[in-house]
Amino acid sequence: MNAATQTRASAPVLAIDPFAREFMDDPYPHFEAMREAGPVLWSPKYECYVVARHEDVQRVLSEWQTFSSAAGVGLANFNKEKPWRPPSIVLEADPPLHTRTRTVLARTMTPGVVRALRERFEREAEILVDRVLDMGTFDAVRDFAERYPTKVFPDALGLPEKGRENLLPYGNMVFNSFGPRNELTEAAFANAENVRGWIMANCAREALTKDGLGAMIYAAVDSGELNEDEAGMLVRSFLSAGVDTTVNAFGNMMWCLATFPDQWAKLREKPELARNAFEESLRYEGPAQAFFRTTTKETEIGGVKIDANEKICAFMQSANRDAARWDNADTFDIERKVVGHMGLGTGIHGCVGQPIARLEGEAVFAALARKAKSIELAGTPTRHYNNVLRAFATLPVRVTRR
Ligand code: OVM
Repeated sequence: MNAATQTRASAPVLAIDPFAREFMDDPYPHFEAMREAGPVLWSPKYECYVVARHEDVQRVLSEWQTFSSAAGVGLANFNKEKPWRPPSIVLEADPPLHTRTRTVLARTMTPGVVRALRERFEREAEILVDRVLDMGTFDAVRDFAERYPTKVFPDALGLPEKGRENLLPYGNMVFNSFGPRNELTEAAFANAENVRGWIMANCAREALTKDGLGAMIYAAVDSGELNEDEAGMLVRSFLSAGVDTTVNAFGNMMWCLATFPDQWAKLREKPELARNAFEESLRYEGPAQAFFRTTTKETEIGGVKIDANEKICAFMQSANRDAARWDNADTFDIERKVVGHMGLGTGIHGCVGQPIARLEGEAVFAALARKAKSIELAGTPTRHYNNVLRAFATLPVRVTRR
């Protein structure tokens, strides 16, 4: 037996497939079993390690010197196989490259920028909520969750209207690509060349308005911080990370409100709780389930020796339900002190778009809280399966107006 096999063999084996539909239908009992089995598990099927406890997920996502992003944050190890697209220069990068690119992205999300966007985002939130209230019964995926982020975010970026229908298919490709190559990935890549073509063409300086967040990225070329190609790659990061995430966060939050009537009642009484309620939904039913890291050197997790160049899957959504970290972890509580949740990741790669995601969530769910009386399921939701996103395909909801 070689050394690698021995170290791997000292971790408990993860027998279940976390990228199978049965797992995605109800991951929570599996997450609990994973947390109980030990601090780190070995998946023989995928030949990667898995961490599922809050403490270990937090460490793996924080200790970037040991747990690198540069070899990809999915199962694919870029040290061993060619990535499907040129790697992201912020997500799939370590310092110093990551520091330079993240600085430019963060500048487009400052409190001043968010303040300037707020009025438009609130106006669009009112329009969205009025529309579903007029419908009465609607699909909270198609008519609600997908509508808002695919409007306000590309508007803020300065993207043209034409072709925006490519944004969700692109996100679906990107997020599936973090998992194994399976039938979900196959299906997501069916129309890949057209979708990628539109995305890449619209990352160019000429495609973007002069007054949006995209133009702010290109301003960093003019100031010498980035080259022109890098600016295009950062616009691509916006388009990759900023749409499917918020869309699914909205669907998941609507599901929470429809299935926890006491929490909806509380939010309706106090619409100012919308921001914390949205945050709690990122803990309770976060859209991004897991990201991987690659070890840069031999290390150890909970006494298990791990070699260099091994993949580790950090299950953020399991950390979000870890009873060792949260009181009543499986209860949706909109007044909870929710800081420390992993729904937006943590550490140097923690969601850079979070100020805009929170602005969107607050605007929409505060408007809903002010205008709606009742929210309930109007049928059985169906799941959209994605390797790393927790998502609904359909979510029938009935609302009444105050
Ligand atoms: C990127 C990117 C893609 C997907 C997700 C993400 C969660 C970033 O291309 O930089 O962050």
